Amino acid sequence: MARFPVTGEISADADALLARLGIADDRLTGTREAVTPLTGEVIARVADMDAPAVQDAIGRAHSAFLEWRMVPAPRRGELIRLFGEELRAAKADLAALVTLEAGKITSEGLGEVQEMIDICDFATGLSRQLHGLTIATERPDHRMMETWHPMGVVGVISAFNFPVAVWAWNAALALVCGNSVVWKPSEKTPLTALAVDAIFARAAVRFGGVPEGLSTLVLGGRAAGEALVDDPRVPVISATGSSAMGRHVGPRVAQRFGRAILELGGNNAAIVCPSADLDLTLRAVAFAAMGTAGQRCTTLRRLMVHDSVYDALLPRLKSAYASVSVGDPRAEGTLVGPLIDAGAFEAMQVALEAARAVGGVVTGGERLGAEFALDGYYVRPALVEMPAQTDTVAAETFAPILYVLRYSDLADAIRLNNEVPQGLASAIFTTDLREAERFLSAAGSDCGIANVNIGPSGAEIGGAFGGEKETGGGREAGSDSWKAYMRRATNTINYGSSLPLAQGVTFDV
Ligand code: UN1
Repeated sequence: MARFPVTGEISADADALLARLGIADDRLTGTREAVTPLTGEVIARVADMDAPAVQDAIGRAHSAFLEWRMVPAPRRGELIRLFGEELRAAKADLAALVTLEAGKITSEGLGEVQEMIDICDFATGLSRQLHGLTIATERPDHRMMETWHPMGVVGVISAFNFPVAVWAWNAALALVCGNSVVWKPSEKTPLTALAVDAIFARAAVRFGGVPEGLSTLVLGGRAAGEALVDDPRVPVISATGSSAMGRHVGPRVAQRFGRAILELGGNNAAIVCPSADLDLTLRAVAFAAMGTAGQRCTTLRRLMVHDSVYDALLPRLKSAYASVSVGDPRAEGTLVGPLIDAGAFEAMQVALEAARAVGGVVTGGERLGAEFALDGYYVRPALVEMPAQTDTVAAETFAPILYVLRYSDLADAIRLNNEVPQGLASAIFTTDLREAERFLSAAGSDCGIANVNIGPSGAEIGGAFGGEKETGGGREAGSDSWKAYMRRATNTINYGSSLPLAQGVTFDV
C-alpha cells in the first residue's frame, strides 16, 4: 500500500538534518523559499545573491586560483581525498537532504552521494596523472612536449535533478587541476548546495586551510547565473540543464571566447531486438524510464520494440507500470517519488495530451496522493504507445513518460534513435553480436553514450559523460574529461647551439 507524506510533517526533520550537516544559521535567512517536493511545504529560507555579490565572489575565486595553481597537483588531490572522507561521514544525512529537496528515493539519494565519493577517488588518483605527451621533433637537439596548466575560475551551473553529484564531477576535477570553482546551483535546490559547501569547508580545515574563495557558492536566480556566465574572469563555464538554457549560455560564453562544457537535454532511446533477454530488458527499462521519476537527463524516454517481441514485452511492461510503488520517497519499497513541482506535472500533462491528439494510447500519467500531500506532485508513470515518432516524442519532457514504438527493420530503429535533436544516451537490447556492434558503430547510435543490454541511465563516473547535438557536446567526469578544465601548452626546447627552423625555412641575418 503506497504511503504519501502528509503536509506539515517534513519541517522538523529538515531542521534537524540542516543542523546535523553543519549549515550555519546565518545562511538560512533570506526571502527565497526552499520547498520540498514531498509536500510542497517551505522547509527553509535562503538569501539570493545579486550580480555585484556574484562578481565579488568571482574576484575572490580568482585570487584563490592565483595561489592554488602553484600548489603541487598531488597535494591538491589530498584536499579532494579529505573531501571524499567527509562525504563518506555525511553520506546518510546528505542523501536524506537530497531526498527532501529533490524528491529522490532513499537508495537514489545515497547513490547520488556515492557518485560524489567516486569522483573524489577518481580525482585524487588523477592528481598524479595530469600527463602531457613528449613528441618527436624534426629538429636536432630539440625536445618537444606538452604541459597542462589550470585555466582559472571554473563556473558550475547545476540542475535540481542531480543537485550535488553534477557539481562534484566538475569541482573535483577542476580543483585537482588547479582551478577555483564558483557554483550556482538550481534555485530549486539551495539546501543541498549549502550542505555540500559546509562539508567542503570541513575538508578544507583538515587540509590545513585553503585560499579564501577556492570553492564558493552563489545562490540566486537567473541574474546570478548570468553574472557568472558573462564574467571574463571565468574562462570555463560548465552548465547542466535544459537545451533552452544551453542555447543562452553557449553563445554568451563563446562571445567572450570562454570555454563552455554543456550537458543539456536528453531524449534517450532503447531498441529491443528479437533476440533480447526480455526479463533483463524489462528490469532495465523499468529503472531507466521510471527511476528518479523520469527526471534524469539520461532517463529512457523512447522504446523501439521489434514486432516479433512487442506482444510479449508490452503486457509485462504495462503491469510493471501499473504496480510500481509511487509515494513517499523515504518509505521502504517506494520506487517513484514526487515530481519536482507543479510545473513539471503540468508539462507532463501537456505532453500526454499532445500524444493523445495524434493517436497515442496512454496508460498511467494520473496524479496520486493529492489528498495527503496537497502540493506534492506524485504521478503514475505513463506508458504511451505511439503510431510514429511525432514532434511530442522528439521533445524532451522532464517527467516519467515512456513512448513506445514498433519497428521491423533495425535500420529504421537506429534511424529513429538518431532522428531527434538530442544525443545523450542510448541502448540496444540484443544477444545478437551483429546487431550490437552495428548499433555501436559509426553508422549506429549518434549519442555520447551507447550501451548494450544496459539502460541508458545510471552511468558510472569512470567514463566520459555527455552527448552530442542539442545535448551540447560537453564531457564530464571520467576518461580524459579533465582536459576541459586545463589549458595545454606546447613547449619546444632547443638544447643545442644552432637554430634550425622548422619546415626547412632559412633566415640568416
Ligand atoms: C543528469 O541527469 O544530469 O548517468 C546526470 C546517470 C547519472 C547522471 C545523470 N550518473 O544517469
